[in-house]
Amino acid sequence: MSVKLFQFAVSHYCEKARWALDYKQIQYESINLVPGTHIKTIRQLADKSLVPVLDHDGHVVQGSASVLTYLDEQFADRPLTPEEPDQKTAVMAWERRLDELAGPAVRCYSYHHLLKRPRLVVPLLAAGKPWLYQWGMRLGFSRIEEGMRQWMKINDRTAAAAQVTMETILTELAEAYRQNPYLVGNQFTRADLTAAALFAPLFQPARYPVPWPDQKRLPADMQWWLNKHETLLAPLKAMYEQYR
Ligand SMILES: N[C@@H](CCC(=O)N[C@@H](CS)C(=O)NCC(=O)O)C(=O)O
Repeated sequence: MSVKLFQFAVSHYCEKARWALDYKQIQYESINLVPGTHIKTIRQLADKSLVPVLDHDGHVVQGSASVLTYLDEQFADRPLTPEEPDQKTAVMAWERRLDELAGPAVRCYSYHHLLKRPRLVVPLLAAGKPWLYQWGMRLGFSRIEEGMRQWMKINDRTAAAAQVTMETILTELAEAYRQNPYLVGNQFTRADLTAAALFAPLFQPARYPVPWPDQKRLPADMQWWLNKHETLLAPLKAMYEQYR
């Protein structure tokens, strides 16, 4: 059996797929790509250019939620999707909301601050690739920064809005975790996995395969925000410690 994951190591949506594969103890090969040059590779496999893309013996699945659904269908052990219909509906609603709102907000907020520090962000963007990529990215960094800001609409205004979205969702999550150890029912599901993975760039877990910068080297306003919201991030960090 061959399982390949086409990914950006730094992408938190790809982290969802990696975590699901690891959780189910499936052996797989990571094909690490870098933003920009990924388009050619991915377009040969799928309709859109986005990652993650899973290739299981030639069967291609694109997008983190579809990858999780496919893995649960094909590898039934350690299910991430509940069978009970109401619980399944609730889990899928959490995942959709997190994918649509939390994922883009965390990405916009993090890149807005990190792109101001090429020394910190280039090793993240080039993670899993030979050192030559880092070198090339450092040389062309101003074009990369401009391209990423334009492509993902990252600026002062969108980053401020992303910060509000992150705080709203983190508050909802913390409230849910105050009432119950899991977002839905009595077991770890793809809702918990999605919440923890999509916010992971903010608490930088060791199992996430990129060279996270030391918190002390982050821009001051980002450090301030992270310290202020440490308690809200704590339940997600705990999910990593227990299930990743
Ligand atoms: N909803 C998608 C979002 C995936 C996504 O936005 N991937 C980004 C990386 S974080 C990407 O591939 N961007 C490059 C592109 O769209 O070409 C999912 O859950 O997988």
